[in-house]
Amino acid sequence: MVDVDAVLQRSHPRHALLIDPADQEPEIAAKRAIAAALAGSSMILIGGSSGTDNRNVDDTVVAIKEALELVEWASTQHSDSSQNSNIPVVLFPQGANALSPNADAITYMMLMNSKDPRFLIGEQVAGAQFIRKSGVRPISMGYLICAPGGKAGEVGMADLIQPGDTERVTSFAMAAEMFGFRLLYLEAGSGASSPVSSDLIKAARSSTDLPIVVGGGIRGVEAARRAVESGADWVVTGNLGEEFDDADELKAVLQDMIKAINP
Ligand code: 1GP
Repeated sequence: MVDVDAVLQRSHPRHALLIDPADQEPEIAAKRAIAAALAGSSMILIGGSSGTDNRNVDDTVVAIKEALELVEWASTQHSDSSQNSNIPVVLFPQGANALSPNADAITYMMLMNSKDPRFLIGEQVAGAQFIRKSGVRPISMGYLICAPGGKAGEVGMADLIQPGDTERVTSFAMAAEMFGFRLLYLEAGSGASSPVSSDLIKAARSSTDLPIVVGGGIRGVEAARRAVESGADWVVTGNLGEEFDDADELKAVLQDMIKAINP
């Protein structure tokens, strides 16, 4: 059984690989997910800001789930294997039209600094019946888009949080906790030229006990380490995974990053 509760624990800094179904075929996505699982990643997120729909999301989820199950089965045949490839596959959707009933969970998010009610509550209501019927577990999440914000910021009509606006992130982090959200995600936007600032992560960290997820523009060990030293519980990388077609190379790169955030 996949342990979704583990996502909510603040045990040690962890890595999640974000797979965008609009950018890669399901078989490639599955290879990358296996590489991540074998490197020690703890979650696969599925989503993107544009170009995803129920079909490409579901095809990708199914391919990844099957591949991870196969690797897990294979590892049970070797008593010396300690690697857990049974990691959760979690939807990180652009909206109610990019869901799959086959995922383990969904980040059921409010884009708290959006100016568009659609991203505050509209898409969430539109997807509610599907999620309930499918049995996919919702993980309520406060989602904050920080500058530069990228496509996620544009599509989500975010009133971006600037790198030094610690007061604002403090209030949002407290509000996320008061709403009862289970996770707080600080996003700089996929491919961001600079990741979420340490000041923002530190301010959020000192304002809430919620697990903090940080992503956007994290390309290397240094940025990942900085995010964790500032208080991130989860480091998400998306583009980095897409740079490697060779699974062994990707595994090696992710292993280095995971080692760096868990010295
Ligand atoms: C985007 O935070 C994620 O939602 C990942 O960003 O693609 O820049 O790693 P990158």
